[in-house]
Amino acid sequence: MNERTFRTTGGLGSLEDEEVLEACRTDPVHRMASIQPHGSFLEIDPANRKILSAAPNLEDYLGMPVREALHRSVDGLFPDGALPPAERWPAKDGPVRTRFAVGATDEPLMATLFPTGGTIGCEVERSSASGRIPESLLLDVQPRLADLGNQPDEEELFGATVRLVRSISEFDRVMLYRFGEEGHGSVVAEDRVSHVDSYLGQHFPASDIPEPARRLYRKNGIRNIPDVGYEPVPVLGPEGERAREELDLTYSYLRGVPLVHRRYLENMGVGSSLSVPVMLGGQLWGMIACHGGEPHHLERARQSLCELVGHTLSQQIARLQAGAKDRRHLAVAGWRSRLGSRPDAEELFGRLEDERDELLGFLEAEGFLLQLDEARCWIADEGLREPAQDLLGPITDRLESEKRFSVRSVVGEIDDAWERSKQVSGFLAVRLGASNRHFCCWFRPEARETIRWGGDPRRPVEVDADGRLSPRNSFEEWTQQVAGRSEAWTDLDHFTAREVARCFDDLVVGIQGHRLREVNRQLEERNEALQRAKEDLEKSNDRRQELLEEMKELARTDDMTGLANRREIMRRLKSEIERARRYDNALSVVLLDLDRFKSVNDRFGHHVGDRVLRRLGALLDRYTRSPDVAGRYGGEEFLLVFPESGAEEAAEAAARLVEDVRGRRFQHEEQEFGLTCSAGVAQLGPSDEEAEELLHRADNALYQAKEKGRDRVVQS
Ligand code: BLA
Repeated sequence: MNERTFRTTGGLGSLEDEEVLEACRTDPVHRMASIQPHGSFLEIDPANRKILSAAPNLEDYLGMPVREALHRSVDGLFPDGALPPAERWPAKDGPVRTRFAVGATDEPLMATLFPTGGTIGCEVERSSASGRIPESLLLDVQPRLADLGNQPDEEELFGATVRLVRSISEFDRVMLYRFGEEGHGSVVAEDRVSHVDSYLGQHFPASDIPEPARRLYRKNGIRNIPDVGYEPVPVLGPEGERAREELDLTYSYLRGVPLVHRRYLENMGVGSSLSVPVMLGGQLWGMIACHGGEPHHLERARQSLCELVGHTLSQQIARLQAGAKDRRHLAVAGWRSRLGSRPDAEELFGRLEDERDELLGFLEAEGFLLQLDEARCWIADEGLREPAQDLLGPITDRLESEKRFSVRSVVGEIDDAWERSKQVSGFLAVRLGASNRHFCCWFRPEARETIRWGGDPRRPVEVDADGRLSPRNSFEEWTQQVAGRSEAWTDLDHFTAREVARCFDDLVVGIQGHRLREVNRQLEERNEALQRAKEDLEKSNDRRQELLEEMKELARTDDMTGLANRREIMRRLKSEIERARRYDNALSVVLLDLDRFKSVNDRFGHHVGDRVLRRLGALLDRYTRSPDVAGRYGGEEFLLVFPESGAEEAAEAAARLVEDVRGRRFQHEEQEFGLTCSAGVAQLGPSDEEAEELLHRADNALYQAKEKGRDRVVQS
């Protein structure tokens, strides 16, 4: 046995740091007055629209210094028309987040409104970070997402899930973390690059994810920490930094990370992390946890995709569990029918003798006891009569207040002096009817077990010299050897026990008569549970629908500029052509190309070129008003569609654009430079012209504009 091994009988044993951990258990993590720096934040008073507090980096995003913003109305802060009207702001019964494009700034920005406990929070992020994922990724993800529905068991499902999330997120390590007994958890699936450590199969103590943090994940679907070593950005009010208690950042994307958790991740060697909760039946079942060794900024769209995988996973776990329950239900029904319709007690005991293996097998138990009443008791395996006798008192005591309960470790949970663990370590008991003197109970022997932990689970925290909490700093593997404990009783075990108990209830009705009312009550209980499960599923479906809509939107836009992508602009062109034919309207297109764009990339680098493209995207966005559409046609080539416009009108618009671009200055470090563009215009011809021919003519016109010396418009 090496030095990082410890032995226990039953659970983890007492933790040395109970008091210290109490602080973690109660710390309200959703109350924070700082944010992570990959976006900015402001807080609005919904009554008078005044800005109550804001982060100092507001200036980098919206160009207004905080001191100036405080106390002003939010109305002057965003470009005209960007801020949604008050009736679209998050409200009690509506969706908790409202997203909008800030637009008309050099760099496209996305903003999100969410409730901050009485006030309205607003976060602003660059939309390069918030949007657009490559079409190829979506095409890869869609079938794999659907394929999660075909996985035959949990192991396959979990494996496919982590592989999918890693393809989407490109993190170094993606794990599926599942909560188990006492809130401890373990890594049940993992996909990683080969050079990072594996945590597969390792367990982590409950205190690593305190209850307030767990509560948060039920509300906020995602936790993104792109740079664990980030510099916090405070939230400032008129009197300086806001106090933690004042702000509720439950629904924020940028909420600051408690120091203790940042240290935890640092100690694990993690530079960035993303977690998505996995919910089941309204409870936090587990989470998909992603780690990067280095900072890793993930676009909002990829985050949403990960969230979508989380929702799909929840539904698939529910599907597998429901399937297992259905099969079990049928097996129990078959077994029940073999017991006969109305046996008396003696007949029943005789038939149980014949059906005992199946009765034990349902719960992988080695013993079973049916207590019909004080005088009549049937037991599978006489050898168990004595230990069962010893447990009778504790069992009936607890069945007085609980209909069904289970114990894994009689030592520790019931009787510390218990010496029969080899025979009986755990049991699961169910009351029959209303009286605790009638029950059935399955018994399991000790199952010695070795549990691998990430770090020493008995010392999850340390208090440093300044009295601050710090998490354990080593995640080296510790081994726990557990004696005196049976295999865990699963949900399916409990379900099966309930089904079998219902059969006995029914039989007991036959034997003792007149307990129909009780049975009815149980049916009602069951219906209620079904109803609750249905509501959960509906809620999850709504969110899934929302996310799918978001994905569709993303598939239509170009990563770089936020304009329609080539596929989308072609689709729009074709449908506009159809419409023009139907109503006999004119339609024109403009193909616009930046002149000598390659030299910008060559001289200043691609990031400067990208910035130019983004600015041009924002400009085109401003030149096109519904029903006009602008899209990115190729590298530096853009297509504008002008329905209901003749060639003259389109050429005028193009000329204004060409002039506008000519007048703009771009800056890179100390150097300033200008750019020009050329445009080719074509109007839709007689009835049989198709989109391709129209574009071909526009392209020829563009070619002529280039030939004639660029910086001009030519009409086909
Ligand atoms: C949060 N701790 C978390 C989260 C995870 C873990 C997944 C969710 C937030 C996130 O995505 O980063 C724990 N992460 C793990 C585990 C694995 C992993 C077990 O990858 C296994 C592979 N942490 C401590 C102690 C305290 C503590 C002792 O170890 C208490 C003082 C606190 N953990 C803590 C807090 C949060 C947290 C406060 C919330 C962080 C937040 O969302 O703001």
